[in-house]
Amino acid sequence: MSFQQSNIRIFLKRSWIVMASVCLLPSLVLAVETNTIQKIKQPVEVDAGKKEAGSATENRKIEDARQQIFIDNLVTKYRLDGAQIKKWLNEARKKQSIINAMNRPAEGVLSWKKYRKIFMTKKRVHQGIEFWKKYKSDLDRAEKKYGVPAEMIVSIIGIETFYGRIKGNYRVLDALYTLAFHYPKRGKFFRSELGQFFRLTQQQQWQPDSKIGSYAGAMGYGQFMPSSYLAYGVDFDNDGKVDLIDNPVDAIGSVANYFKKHGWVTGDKVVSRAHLINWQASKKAGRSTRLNYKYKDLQQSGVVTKDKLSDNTEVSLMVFDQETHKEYWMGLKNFYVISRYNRSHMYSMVAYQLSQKLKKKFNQLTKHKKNNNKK
Ligand SMILES: [Ca+2]
Repeated sequence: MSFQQSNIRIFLKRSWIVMASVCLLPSLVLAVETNTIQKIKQPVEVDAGKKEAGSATENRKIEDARQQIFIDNLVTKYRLDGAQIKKWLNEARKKQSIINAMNRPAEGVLSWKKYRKIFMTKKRVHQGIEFWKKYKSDLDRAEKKYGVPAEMIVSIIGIETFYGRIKGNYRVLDALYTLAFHYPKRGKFFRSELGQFFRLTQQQQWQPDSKIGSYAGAMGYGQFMPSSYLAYGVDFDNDGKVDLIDNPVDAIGSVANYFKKHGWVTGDKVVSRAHLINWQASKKAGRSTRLNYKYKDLQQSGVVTKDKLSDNTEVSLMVFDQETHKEYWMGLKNFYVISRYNRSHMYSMVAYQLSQKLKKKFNQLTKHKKNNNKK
């Protein structure tokens, strides 16, 4: 999977989380927005020769009106400097490549086998171990403070950005501006994120045009959208700044905090392999990571697992298509938490499986080291 596809997933996952928790534009404002645009769209008297120029002027007016409503809202809601935001918006560039990337189908195109293969590579495991060794004390500290295991944090950063190596090529300002004002089907979400980005730039005293991220505006080691950056970003090295873009230590603490805030249960299981003894039960399996079932109900339908689960354990039932057969898994609360980072059940599963591979390898190395020290 390409980096761009990865970032569509990031966008998909975050869009849901943010849409649920942050509402930048109240419906009233939206109503005003629609009315204003409709008023501006009243027919302008032009003769045929001037029609094209008139149309461009009209479009410009509509865009200006949209932007002004966006600015006024930020000024009212967050007391941001309206003139400054206007200036930044004037400097933002619409990029067709961003729109093209958004329109490219990504989710659901790859089979589980192909998807898994992209992430579970020797290189990603090897570099994950290097990252783990390098930041071991910070990962230990994060594990202690947030109760999220090191391997899970390393895995997420590894999947998102190859441990900080691939963090995006677009100015965040351009990405969010393009999608906020030139991508109507997700405009509301991205106007909200652009607003949060301006809040963030003020809080962190950034120059907005200096920040680079994915084409969807996700930033840094963990590819946080601006709203997530504000909500879950932590200053984990205590230098007075929350820097998730260039500071891996802050990123480690923030990924752990993100998991904790979404309900990670320390020490709990993540998934259980499910076996169907009644094929009718396959109708209950899908892609959702939501905990829609109690284990006892699935048992009654003919779904079992070798793991010990109490009857009232809440689980999801998911299917993963292998080449020759289907694989069924029950996701537990912690699996659902991983899916708050990215809603895809394939993403969540590969993040978990990579974490387990990293853990196994890291423990082997540690054991080997201890044995050598004994000799
Ligand atoms: Ca810091």
